[in-house]
Amino acid sequence: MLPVVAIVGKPNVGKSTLFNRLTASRAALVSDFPGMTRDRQYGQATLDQLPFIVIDTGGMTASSDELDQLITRQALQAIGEADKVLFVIDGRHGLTTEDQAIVDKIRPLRKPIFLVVNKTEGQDAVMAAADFYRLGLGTPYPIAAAHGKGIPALLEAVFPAEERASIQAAEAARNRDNSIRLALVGRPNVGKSTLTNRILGEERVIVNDSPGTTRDSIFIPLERFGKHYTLIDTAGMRRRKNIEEVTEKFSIVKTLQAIESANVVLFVIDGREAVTDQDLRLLGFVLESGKSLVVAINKWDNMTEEAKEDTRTSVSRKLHFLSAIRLEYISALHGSGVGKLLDYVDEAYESANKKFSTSYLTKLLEQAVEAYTPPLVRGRRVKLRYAHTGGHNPPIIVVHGSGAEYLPDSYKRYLAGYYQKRLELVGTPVQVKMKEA
Ligand SMILES: Nc1nc2c(ncn2[C@@H]2O[C@H](COP(=O)(O)OP(=O)(O)OP(=O)(O)O)[C@@H](O)[C@H]2O)c(=O)[nH]1
Ligand SMILES: [Mg+2]
Repeated sequence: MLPVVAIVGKPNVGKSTLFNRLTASRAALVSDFPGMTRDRQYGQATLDQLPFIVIDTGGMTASSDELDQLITRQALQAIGEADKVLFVIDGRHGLTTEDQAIVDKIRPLRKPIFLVVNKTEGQDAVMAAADFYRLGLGTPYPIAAAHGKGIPALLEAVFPAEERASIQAAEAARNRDNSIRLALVGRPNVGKSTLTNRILGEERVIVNDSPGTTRDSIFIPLERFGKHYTLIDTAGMRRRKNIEEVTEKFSIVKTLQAIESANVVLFVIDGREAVTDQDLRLLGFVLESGKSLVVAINKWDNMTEEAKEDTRTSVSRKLHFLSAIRLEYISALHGSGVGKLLDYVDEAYESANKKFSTSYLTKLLEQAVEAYTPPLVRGRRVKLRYAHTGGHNPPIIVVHGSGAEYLPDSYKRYLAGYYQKRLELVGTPVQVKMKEA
């Protein structure tokens, strides 16, 4: 599982600026469940090949204002889900009583806390940090988030080399069994655990009608027609007490961890509701991860024709961008469509791992170019010469040519689509990379 780092602190100390620095190129997932007045952001960062999840939180205050209290509660929840905490303070202001109050709140949660002193540009970093030893949180790490200063040293402290190595070794050990790792992903209460049970054919995962009943993500081995799988069931964490809490228990962290551990994501949508924005956002994250994908529209039983038609319309309007992705209407409860779903999972996995010869990829490149000539780049004709495999799961195709690097994204997308079709790759994205040659 990817390690999780939460960024917390007073308002305006630079938490989001640090978050943006850490997650740089990757899009963040913003949670917008009802009841969350202030968005939490989730993103992915990498240190020396160790990917980890970063959570940005709203500024914590001691005020009794309802909104402020909600933000503070959410920050504390983020800490609950985190392995490490970055407590950010403003180095220009010295230690304030608010900072001290936050420390008193987060220390009892017993997570490793790293004291980050921000906005130290133009100051003597050591001097700027000295005042903060008094907090009793150990060494302060001076940074300037807006300028990217001090961040490598901070990360080295958060994840020392030996810890990185042991996390990676544990991950590698888990992947060694060569099973198809299948993550069931979707909003709360769409039927992920019911589907897991159905696939397993036994009641092994606790199912409950209230969202967020499953305690943790679970890895469950499965054999089907001689093939080995590991099912990864995600879901919320605790039982609901009231409606507001439900929204808090769905765990985006667990979802992101499951996506990252998987080869194939089985994305579950509640067929009794239209495709929601949250479905689309989660789907976007799956697509960006480069994992193979199969979509299940669940609860397709006992529905009126009219309700079915409404959902079909919503699906065709909102999911049309999922070309070359299999989509199946199923009932996890009754089992209809579930066998087919697993065939699609196999197909997606095979597609993602297919291997192709350089000569074949080059031949297809020539045909693609003949069908649609690359545009002029800086007034010159681009000459694409050959293509070869650059990796699989997801398949990467490296195209060499003079001026190739300067081709517009639209042409790369055209090539990716062309390869997708001609190589008959279903359920997996194809990445095309350009190399100057
Ligand atoms: N001088 C300086 N300003 C910074 C630095 N990092 C962030 N800031 C500024 O501090 C202000 C607040 O930054 P944010 O990242 O939004 O702070 P935040 O902690 O996320 O704020 P809330 O989410 O509202 O609690 C912005 O104007 C930033 O440009 C820094 O390293 N140096
Ligand atoms: Mg912020």
